[in-house]
Amino acid sequence: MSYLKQTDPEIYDAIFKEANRQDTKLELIASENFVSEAVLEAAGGVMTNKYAEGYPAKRYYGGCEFVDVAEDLARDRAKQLFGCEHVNVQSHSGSQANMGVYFTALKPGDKVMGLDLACGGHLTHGHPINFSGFLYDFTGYTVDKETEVIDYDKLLETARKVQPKMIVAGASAYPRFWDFEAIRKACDAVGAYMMVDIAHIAGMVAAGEHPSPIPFADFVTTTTHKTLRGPRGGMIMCKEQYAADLDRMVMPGIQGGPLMHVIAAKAVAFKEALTDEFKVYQKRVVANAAALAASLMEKGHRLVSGGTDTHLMLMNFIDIPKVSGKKVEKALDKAGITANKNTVPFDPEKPFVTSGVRIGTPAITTRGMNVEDMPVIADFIDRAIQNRRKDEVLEGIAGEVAEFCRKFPLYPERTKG
Ligand code: DSN
Repeated sequence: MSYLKQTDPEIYDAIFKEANRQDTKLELIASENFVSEAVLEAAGGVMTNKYAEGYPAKRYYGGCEFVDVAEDLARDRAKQLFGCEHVNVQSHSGSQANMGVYFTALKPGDKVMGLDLACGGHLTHGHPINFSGFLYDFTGYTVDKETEVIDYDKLLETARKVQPKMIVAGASAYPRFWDFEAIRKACDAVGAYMMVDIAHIAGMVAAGEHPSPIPFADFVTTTTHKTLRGPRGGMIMCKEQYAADLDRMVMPGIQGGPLMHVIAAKAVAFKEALTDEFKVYQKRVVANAAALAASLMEKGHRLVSGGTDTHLMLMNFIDIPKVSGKKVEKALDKAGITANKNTVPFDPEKPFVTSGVRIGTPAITTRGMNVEDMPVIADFIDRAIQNRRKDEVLEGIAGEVAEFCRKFPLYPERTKG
């Protein structure tokens, strides 16, 4: 029996349809994933009822003995997973995690460097329409025009000119490994803090599939719901010397009551991420991305930087007249393939139009798709792009996609009425 169906049939129906959308379409948004039933259970549990301002054993409310267990487990497991000195698991989102670090280490007006949005950076890394851009004096660094990979010598040169108080590494659309040692060198050359936002690559870092920034960075932020495959939320790791200031800044500086049901679900996800099975999953995510990138390039598609080292790739339509990221996203959607338009390096189009589409493999890999399935997916994508103006062809592809997805059932108990 569903309580929700009885109480609120409209919301029940929307959730039911969303479960079926996830089940019948190909989820290629690089920042999305499908959490386990255990994570869903914790996130939907009674800890949502509890106020727990403060930290374990130091709360402003009574009755926190069990939520303390959840937060202690989340912190211990995160430390084990990433090998960090200190962690704060209370940030409600990646944006708030980044805010937590900036507010801890910087003063309004301070100079900061971050990867330019068009080159794969994130809004909270200094975009003028975001709080980071309102409060701090950001200078963007870019990728090299030819290789479309970050030029670390140029980054160092820019740092020497700008003399930032912090350099932010990390991206939401950068397909290559980061050289964290090179960023540390640039930070040391100018006496800057080093912050790395690993929201996209956290799962790979945890599993050893991407170099870890932990030995180099002062602060590392992440979301918990992308490759890490936990509930929607954020988290901050730092060196012990910043721990007390950071914790005070997260609460009471920025947030009030922590979302204890989400923290419990984070703990569950971290436990899952400590398993060998998760390590194998991350290897498959990366192998699938490499195979999908190779298949797309075989079909003549241009990818930013000529491929990927990670879970994502960026299709680049900058040289193709009348093709935009917006149009391709729409065509893919009609074909049952969910991806998002994205700027590509030095994109002349606005972020709402763009010349690229970002594609990632974390979600389809969770469903069980493997390297041998990637040419099939590349073929769906390619045909959808070629036939982007032909709705009846796109509808046909959507049928094939749904048939293909049926081989990889998702949330079987949630997709039946
Ligand atoms: N919205 C996230 C992404 O899609 O990468 C970043 O915050």
